This record gives sequence, structure tokens and C-alpha cells, in this order.
Amino acid sequence: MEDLKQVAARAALDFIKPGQVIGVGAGSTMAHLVNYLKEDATRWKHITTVTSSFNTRQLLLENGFTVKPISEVSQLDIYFDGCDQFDQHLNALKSGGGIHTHEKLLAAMADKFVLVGDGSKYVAQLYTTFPVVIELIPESLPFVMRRIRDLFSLANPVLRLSNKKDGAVISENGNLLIDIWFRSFPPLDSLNQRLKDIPGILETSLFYQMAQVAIIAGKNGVEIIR
Ligand code: ABF
Repeated sequence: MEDLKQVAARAALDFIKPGQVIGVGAGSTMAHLVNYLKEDATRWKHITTVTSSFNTRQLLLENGFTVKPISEVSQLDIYFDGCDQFDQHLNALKSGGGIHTHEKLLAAMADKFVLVGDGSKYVAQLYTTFPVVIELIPESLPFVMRRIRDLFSLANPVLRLSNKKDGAVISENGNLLIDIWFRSFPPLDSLNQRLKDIPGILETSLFYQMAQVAIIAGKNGVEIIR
């Protein structure tokens, strides 16, 4: 019996055409998508893939797919990615992996950005069970912390620390990550830009009006939201 993430990932195959350049994001739902592509390798052997995730890259290579570095691509036919939460306007929080800088780059490159997930990720409006995560250059930490506290009275910015050893989590780009926990979100339509206007911050995990489609699998089957 497929779980809901598998059902959603299988439905994503209908959006792919042989020979396309497709982006594949991170997480377990995307791992299911790669497995379904592998199951029909004859049909999908000529697709070219690009990914934001080290783990997804390894999985694609192990299954014989062509994987191009992001640096060699300026446009994608389609980009699939999971998320932590998305709302009825397809605004999404993609906070878990801390690789949102590359994920947002691929989403912007794509002619179509498709969110894929189980129904639990779909909410009427984003709420604060997930933080907005920012990637920042290390030397800006004290300033960025101060500026966030000054600008957002309902924010609690927390440096993401490694749970294995002392010290902060370092992103794939060699930067720091701050999880900003909000007691309630400020207006979403300006939040991403207000954060990115703070010098030192590279990117946020709030994907505001970036996705064109969402594929969700719930107990009543698959729903496509556009
Ligand atoms: C990644 O997918 C992150 O944005 C998010 O945390 C994760 C969700 O993965 P899963 O499919 O395992 O729920 O892109």
C-alpha cells in the first residue's frame, strides 16, 4: 500500500515529458519520485535532472540519471519539490532542510514549480508551527539578530545549532541558519523582501507566490491545485 507521499509523487509523473530538463528537490517525497522514474527508466532515460539536494543527487546518480550542476543550467522545464506547509495561494514554508537558497533558485529557474506532498502539508493559511529560516553570512550574525528583533516584535530568532556536536549548523554554502519563530506571522506579502533587505541575509524559506501547481494526496485521493 503506497503512503500518501508516494501517491503524490506518482501523480507528479504526469507532469513530465521525455527529454525535459527537470529539477528535483529534497526530502522523502522527492525520493519517491526518483524511485518511480527509475521504475520506468526506458521512458525517462533521456530526461536531464538538476537538484538542490546532495541526497537527491546521489539517488539520481545511483539510478543512472543524468544530473547537471545548477551552475550549468539557466532554465528548467519543471521543478518538483516537497515542503513543510503550503496554503491555498500556494505560498510555502520549506524550512526543514536548510537548503532553501538553492531550492528557491531552482524554483525561479523553472517554467513551472510544482509542490508535491501529502495532505497534511496543505493548510488554509500558513501558521507558525514552522519557522521562517534564513541563511546568512556568518560575520553578520550579531547584526542580523539585532535587526530582526528591532523590526519584528513577535519574532524569536534562534541560531540553528548542530545536535551532534558543539557549534552551529553550517549550510552547504558555508553560511549560518537562523530559525525565526513568529508568535504570529507579519503580512506574508512583504515578509520575504523585508528580511532580504537586511544586509547579511541571503535567502529565506518562505516561498511567497512562487509555485504554480501543488499535487497533494489525501484520504480522498490526489488533488491538483493551481
Ligand atoms: C524539502 O522538503 C524541504 O523544503 C522540506 O523540509 C522537505 C519536506 O520533505 P518530505 O517530502 O520528506 O516531507 O524540500
